Amino acid sequence: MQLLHETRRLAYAATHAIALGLFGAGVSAQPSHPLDGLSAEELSNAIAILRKDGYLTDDSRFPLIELLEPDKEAVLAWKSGDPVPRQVRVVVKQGSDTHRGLVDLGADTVVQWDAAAGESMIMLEEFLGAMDLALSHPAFAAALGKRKLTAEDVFCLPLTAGNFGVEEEAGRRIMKVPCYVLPSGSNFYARPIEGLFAVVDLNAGEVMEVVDTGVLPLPEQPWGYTEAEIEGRHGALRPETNPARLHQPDGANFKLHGSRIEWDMWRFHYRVDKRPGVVVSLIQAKDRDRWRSVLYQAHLSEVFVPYMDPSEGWYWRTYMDSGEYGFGLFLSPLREGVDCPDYALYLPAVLHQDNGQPLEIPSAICIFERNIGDPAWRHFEIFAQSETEFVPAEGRPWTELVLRSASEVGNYDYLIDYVFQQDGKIRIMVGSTGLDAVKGVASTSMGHPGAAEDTQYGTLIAPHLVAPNHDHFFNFRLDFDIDGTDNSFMRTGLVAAELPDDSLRRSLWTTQTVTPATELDARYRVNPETPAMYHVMNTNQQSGLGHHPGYMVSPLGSVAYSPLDSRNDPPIKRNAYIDFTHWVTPYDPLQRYAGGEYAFQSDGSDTLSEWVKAERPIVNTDIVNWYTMGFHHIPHMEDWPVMSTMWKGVVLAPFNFFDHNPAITSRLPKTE
Ligand SMILES: [Cu+2]
Repeated sequence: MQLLHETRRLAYAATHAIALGLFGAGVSAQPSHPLDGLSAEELSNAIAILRKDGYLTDDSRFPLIELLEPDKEAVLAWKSGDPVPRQVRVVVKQGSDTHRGLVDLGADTVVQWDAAAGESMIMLEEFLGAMDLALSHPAFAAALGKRKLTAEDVFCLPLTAGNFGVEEEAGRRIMKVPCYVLPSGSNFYARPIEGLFAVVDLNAGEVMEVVDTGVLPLPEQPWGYTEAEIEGRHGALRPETNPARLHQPDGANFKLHGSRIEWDMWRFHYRVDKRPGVVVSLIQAKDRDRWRSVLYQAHLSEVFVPYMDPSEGWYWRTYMDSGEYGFGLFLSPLREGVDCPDYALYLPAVLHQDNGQPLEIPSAICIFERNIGDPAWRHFEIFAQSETEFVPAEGRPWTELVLRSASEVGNYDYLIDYVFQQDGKIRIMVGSTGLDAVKGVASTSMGHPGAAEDTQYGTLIAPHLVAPNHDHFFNFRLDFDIDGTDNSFMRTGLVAAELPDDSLRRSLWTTQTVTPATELDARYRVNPETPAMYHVMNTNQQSGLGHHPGYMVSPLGSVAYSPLDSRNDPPIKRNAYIDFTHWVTPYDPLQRYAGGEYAFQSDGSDTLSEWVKAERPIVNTDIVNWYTMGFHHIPHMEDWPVMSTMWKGVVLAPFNFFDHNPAITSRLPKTE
């Protein structure tokens, strides 16, 4: 029994078990910049200071320990060699109480200690504890027995359950715990024990209810996805082929100075935080000999994945993967030659365990240059040709720098790329892959008598398995500081031009620019029927020809316009930022997450859509753009047993920022 429990723990938290094993030298480097992530030593020091000053009890646990960034002004004024101010924000759980503290590492003191205003992110031990609680409950064991299973045969997936204003759940810390048959191979999600789950109160450490809506047949196939399993069960693999690979034999062109990266026309700072994952700051572009600010910071703000199935076992599956679970905590080691090119630089991330001690995730980030054989630009000039030979096209290869991480939250894997191009553009891309969440059903094909009912809210993707419909929304916080902190946000829409009566054209479009005055006016849905450019501009500065420098924020792939009821549907209300593609607020260092500071069981009172009701002015001041990307997912057979990576993103493109196309100065590759 003990061994099986251990197997489950390892299976469930494999990444973290590995990381603990490898934890060691190289992760306690001291910060060399005010925005650096907390080092292993700093994490330990913060806990030691709290303990010394009497704030900790024996049962204290730490759902969140993170850097409190110094004021923007102080960071912008900071020079290499100056002292590095370090303050640490902690969320501490003691029994059912949650506190929020602020520790000053330099002053060796606790500056602040309050009751937290909400439920903290979940901790790994709560995850594992919820599984143990469910499996050791007699009613759950009896329900497993009805299915000819015992606790030894299964593992469970404790899930956040949202907040639906249910009276019995008020004041509790709830997870709902469905289980799966322990796999013989790689696929942990192919055999759901549908119709059975436990409702667990993590604070009380008790099972509140065991819900059993009836026994359904178990899917039989293991649906493994390793090469050996595919060979053995799903037919022969493709014949081996000659490898097609990217390579960089002469070494990288980027330079790493601590946590600052410089490459081509770009420099920026990066760190990893437990909640948003990678945070990229101080993004500057080189324009001739001058470094110019584009963004102060960019990072993931929230992720929302609501399933569209109203049944008892599914209606509450409306996850906020970043705020509830942590995109940083669930970073997974990147595999050379699969997740990133084998010549990439792989870097670890330092986070913390539930007991506050440091945790290293190896290869959590990769950085690489890439030229996939596309042109950045080209032109073939017909008028330059002679009668005897072709004058070849002029052009340059598309070379870019990628900063990549991959977070694995349950069955899904999300790649997040920050891509820096030689034409002055930055792309932020999210690649969704991994496994669809599946629901066990009686149907084995669409000809089955119950198939119509079974597939009312999803698609039958394998015998006995329906993948319910759902969405993936990703909100990014984009703190633009274009040539300074004071910027304005604008919408330049296409409108029909009024034409003189004697014009032979009867229809053409022109543009009309609107600068919204307050945050409430700056909510926009990107809609192809009303085409527009959305951009941020610094009206205090002049670029070439007397223009004001700006950057456009343009969608790549579908955007997250959702016709859902954000006022009355509890999970949508908690994530009402999905109502609009663009939001703009004045810079507030405490407003970092569109779904609120405490996402777990939040009620929607602390979210972007509530903040903007203050109608703060946003013209020619320090502003933040909140951009929601994402897609609606109607699953299909090709998504199973693993889905191909689906990329969505946003491109930040210079608009009258540079005097000409910056990629005009890029070079052809060196020849031997
Ligand atoms: Cu999906």
